[in-house]
Amino acid sequence: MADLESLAQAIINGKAPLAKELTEKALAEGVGPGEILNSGLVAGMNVVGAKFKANEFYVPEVLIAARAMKSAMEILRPQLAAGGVEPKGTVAIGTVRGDLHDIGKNLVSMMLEGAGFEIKDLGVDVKPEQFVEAVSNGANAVCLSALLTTTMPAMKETIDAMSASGVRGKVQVLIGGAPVTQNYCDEIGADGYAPDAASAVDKTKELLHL
Ligand code: B1M
Repeated sequence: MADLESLAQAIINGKAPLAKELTEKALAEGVGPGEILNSGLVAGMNVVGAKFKANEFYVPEVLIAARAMKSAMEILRPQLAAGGVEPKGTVAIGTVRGDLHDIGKNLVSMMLEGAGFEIKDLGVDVKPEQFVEAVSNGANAVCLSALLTTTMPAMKETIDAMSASGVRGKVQVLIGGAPVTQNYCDEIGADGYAPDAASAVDKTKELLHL
């Protein structure tokens, strides 16, 4: 019998080989890839997100859980595509122009993937035009990360570039990173602010009405 609860637990405990094995077993037993994703991987990452928010898990535990999730996703991704399981939406994410910090951005990216979103990770030092291009290519949400007070203005420049090129109305823009605040979000006209990776998932779902 496929045991998706054990799979979720393997993700929470960061057991990558076990997560992979249980995913293969569930597929071999005929469990649908969508069910494995939602009741196994996403369920596990939801618990990880809740524990991170409650300060029961710290960055290393989240990274280890995300690695387990990623190794199971390698098995599942082709099956999901073949089975026509649609992602919840496409999120383009990047650290803004001039900023090279990517640890927090990667955490947000992994949590979003764990929640069932397709991720276009644009990397670090991402120019406003690159974000605009990602929206033109179909991203429903864009997550901007900044760790330096000196690169925060690049968030506004990115939003302004979206407005100037006519794509602003097509996308939800979320911002985050240690120096970023809700006030700054309001000031520059972003759609949402998230203080941490788990909140970024909640906020993205809220803004996309999921
Ligand atoms: Co830099 N650095 N750094 N640094 N660095 C800080 C940010 C700093 C606070 C250190 C300090 O002075 N105390 C300071 C910024 C000061 C300021 O602007 N107020 C600073 C500085 C000054 C610099 C340089 C300028 C140093 C120099 O060269 N003189 C330089 C800048 C380079 C550049 O970017 N152009 C620099 C370089 C570096 C390293 C390359 C050495 C390295 C980055 C390695 C990497 O990322 N691959 C580095 C690091 C590691 C840090 C610290 C130590 C840690 C940052 C981190 O990864 N935190 C940091 C000091 C500190 O925070 N203690 C510091 C862990 C991470 C999980 O948290 O990124 O906040 P965080 O992400 C969180 C949330 O913020 C949120 O979710 C994440 C998970 O909960 N979040 C989002 C993040 N992005 C989000 C996006 C969202 C939503 C939520 O979208 C919706």
